[in-house]
Amino acid sequence: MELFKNKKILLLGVANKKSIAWSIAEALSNEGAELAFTYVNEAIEKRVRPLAEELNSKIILPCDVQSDEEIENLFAELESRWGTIDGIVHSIAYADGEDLKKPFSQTSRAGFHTALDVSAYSLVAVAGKAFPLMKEKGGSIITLTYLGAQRAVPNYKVMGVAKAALEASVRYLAADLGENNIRVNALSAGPIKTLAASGIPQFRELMAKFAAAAPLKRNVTGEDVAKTALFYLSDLSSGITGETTFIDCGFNAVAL
Ligand code: NAD
Ligand code: 0WE
Repeated sequence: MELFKNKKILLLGVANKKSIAWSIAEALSNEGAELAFTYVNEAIEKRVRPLAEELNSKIILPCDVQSDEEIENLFAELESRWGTIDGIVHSIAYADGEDLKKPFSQTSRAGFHTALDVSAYSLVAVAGKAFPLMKEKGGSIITLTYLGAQRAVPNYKVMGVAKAALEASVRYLAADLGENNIRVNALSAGPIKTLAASGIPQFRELMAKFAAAAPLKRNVTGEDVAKTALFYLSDLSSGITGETTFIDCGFNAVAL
């Protein structure tokens, strides 16, 4: 019940109740964690503020991860409010819709840059600015990734390249921050119907095929991901860092 008593966790990437980060927030709150939330813009702020308040969070701050200044201000504010941070949930990805429509070979330079900036570099920037607030006590950082990082999944395109960079960044951050007992891991979730999935053509069909092929014969839920997130954010995973763990009902383990 109180696995996260007196633990302070920052969540980046809650947009609404379907967000994977929201499932993680609810599970953390049930275990007694103190939570802080960020939002990318005013439209998302309107959705996140009441959700955060539902979990008794008083810290709801702006952070567009494409802005160094906003990331800096976020951690300056957390330093004055909390002093230290025990865990971070990075649950952010974005690629320009135009580049997801075109064949992968037609990806624009600007689109490649945007996808890698928002979806991969942001983890490095956040970890770097969080370091001073985590270095004394240690901590745990998790990010969300997808199978498209490791296989060419139809239609995932430049996002797959960004997720490959994200998974490599997890390993290099783990190597860099390990001496301060800061652990960094990625959770590779199967398809879940969220806002980020809503713009993807034929997502329903993808989910149906996934459930048919996966050993567990079902789709993944936010709760499946949240339970693994609690493991990685807590001391239960004290000996694990730099890892990417599939929470995909076994889909990646099978073929045909
Ligand atoms: P979501 O739309 O609820 O979350 C994505 C979040 O990214 C949103 O809150 C959005 O505001 C935020 N974001 C986008 N650009 C940003 C920026 N510049 N600065 C700050 N925030 C920004 O969707 P989700 O499915 O919960 O996605 C969360 C993470 O999970 C993503 O990394 C995604 O790749 C990953 N993931 C999703 C699935 C899936 O099928 N839904 C599967 C595996 C991994
Ligand atoms: O990471 C993602 C999707 C992230 C995403 C979604 C959009 C849609 C709208 C990033 N950028 C944008 N840009 C937009 O304009 N997922 C893991 C979900 C996802 O997307 C897929 C998937 C899965 C799973 C695309 C093709 C195939 C599978």
